[in-house]
Amino acid sequence: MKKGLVIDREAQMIGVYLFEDKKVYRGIPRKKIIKKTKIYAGDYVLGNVIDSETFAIESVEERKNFLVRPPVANVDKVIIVFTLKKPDFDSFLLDNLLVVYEYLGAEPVIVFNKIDLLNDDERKELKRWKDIYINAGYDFIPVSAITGEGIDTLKEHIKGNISVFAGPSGVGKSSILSALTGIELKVSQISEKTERGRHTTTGVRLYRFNENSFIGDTPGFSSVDALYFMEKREVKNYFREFLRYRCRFSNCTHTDEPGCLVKEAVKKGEISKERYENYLKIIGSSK
Ligand SMILES: Nc1nc2c(ncn2[C@@H]2O[C@H](COP(=O)(O)OP(=O)(O)OP(=O)(O)O)[C@@H](O)[C@H]2O)c(=O)[nH]1
Ligand SMILES: [Mg+2]
Ligand SMILES: [Zn+2]
Repeated sequence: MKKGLVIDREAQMIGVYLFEDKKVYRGIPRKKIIKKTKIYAGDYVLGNVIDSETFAIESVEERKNFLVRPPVANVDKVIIVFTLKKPDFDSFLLDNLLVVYEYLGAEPVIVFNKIDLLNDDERKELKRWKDIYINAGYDFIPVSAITGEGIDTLKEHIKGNISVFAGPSGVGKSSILSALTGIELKVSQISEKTERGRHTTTGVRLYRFNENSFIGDTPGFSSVDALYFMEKREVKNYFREFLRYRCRFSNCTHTDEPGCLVKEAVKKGEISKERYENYLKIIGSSK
């Protein structure tokens, strides 16, 4: 049997990339697995080539994770794209996204796009955010989809992985995808305006680049609520830098408890005030 990756998933269509053949086939699931398993983009499948265009899917490998929006399985990295301006940076949305993807088991990579637009002061401001997120333990890559600055660095970070984009509308996700893959995306491939003007996902496609790297585009979104995914008391486990501290109480929520080392670290400047305040805001206890 041969191993493939589902890179196209739309209505009845399943596009499977076979690693050995380096070719995309139309996947036809065997009856026995149709009943048991839904097949998503990002699924690794095993099966047999039937003819030059057709691949019979015999089994679907267990998923390491599954992202709902867009529906993609086995996501290694989520490229979270923001801009300092056009649109303005929203650190609350970024921190919510970091918590959610950490929870879902996909490694976040923070990308700041449109650095070609920044003047000297704004570059300093970008550097300040970069230091904050690097300090917290994240990758942070400034790029410009237009000039190509930083794109090679980003490529290195997502090499050999399945990645998807996340972030607000208009930050340049599709533009970065084009810069990475050389594929021109005229319109977002996975969202379509319905008559009511709402965006609906109609299918998912992963684009291949650099041999075995795959990346999926995503329509932008303006808000994500971490508490939709997890309990309030769990949120603290997904602020990476908090995990370096052992407070007096092991179940410390880092709000009002005595002996809270996280709060102390904020005072000392070891943990960023912005990140801590967003934490309080997420759990609903900001003043
Ligand atoms: N100056 C500048 N403009 C950019 C850059 N990247 C993208 N843009 C512009 O920003 C606008 C939005 O880019 P898109 O790639 O469509 O943004 P998106 O994140 O895919 O947006 P949605 O699909 O709505 O979520 C377009 O007008 C792009 O030309 C960049 O690096 N620099
Ligand atoms: Mg787009
Ligand atoms: Zn604490």
